[in-house]
Amino acid sequence: MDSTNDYLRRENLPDRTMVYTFHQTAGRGRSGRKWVESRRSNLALSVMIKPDALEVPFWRIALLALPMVELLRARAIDDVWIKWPNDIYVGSKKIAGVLAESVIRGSKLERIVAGIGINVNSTAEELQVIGKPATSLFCETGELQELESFAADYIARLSRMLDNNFSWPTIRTQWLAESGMVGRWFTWFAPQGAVEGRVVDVDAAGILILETAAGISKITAGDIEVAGARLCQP
Ligand code: BT5
Repeated sequence: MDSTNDYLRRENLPDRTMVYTFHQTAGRGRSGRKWVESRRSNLALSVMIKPDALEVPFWRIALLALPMVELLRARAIDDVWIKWPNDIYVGSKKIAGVLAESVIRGSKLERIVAGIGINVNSTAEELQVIGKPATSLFCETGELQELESFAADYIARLSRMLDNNFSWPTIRTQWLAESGMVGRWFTWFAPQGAVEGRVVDVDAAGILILETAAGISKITAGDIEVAGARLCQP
């Protein structure tokens, strides 16, 4: 499998179709970045979303991170939080990321393909090649996971959330509580240079509201980074 997102972008399958693999040969991050994987150590899963006209896509996509946070906490990983827009961190290290891509026909948003990649059994040595602070379940717990049952657990949790009648205000409330974003400090790489700020809110449209020395900034896209992070130690 090249990329589970690419697979679903090529096919026009029903709403909520999921595809997963334990090894992608061309996993992608946002803005043309790479999603790095070690052979058959991790889970990559994408889901087809056919959005309703009235919903807020940010919150539909946010649904992918919530069950993963739940699953990690159930496996005794504390200090899990979601870094806006949709990366999952354990402390200061990234364990999972979400890539959402729109498929537009004419001027209509036809579907969204959203994929999550999670480091399950990667070792510290394997994670070092990423060059940014990263961790895995194995790094955190010292235990190897059985990948099929890990995938089944995530799919069951995600399916339950997708089956609940989608209400973005409810998802937003849950996301804000689970993410731990509000009150955290970040460096924001603004066009005019890096600025430090504290998160005040993520609004109804999914826009990040950051309080900086210069006042309130509303961030619609781009990158924010946690200061003082360390690599996973071998
Ligand atoms: C993401 O992008 O974090 C989104 C990753 C989405 C991967 C899934 S797997 C299923 C589906 N199919 C795909 O092809 N993709 C999706 P972004 O926020 O742009 O972060 C990318 C950056 O994270 C890279 O530039 C690295 O710095 C770092 N990174 C790469 N691989 C990593 C890993 N395995 N663990 C932690 N950090 C990683």
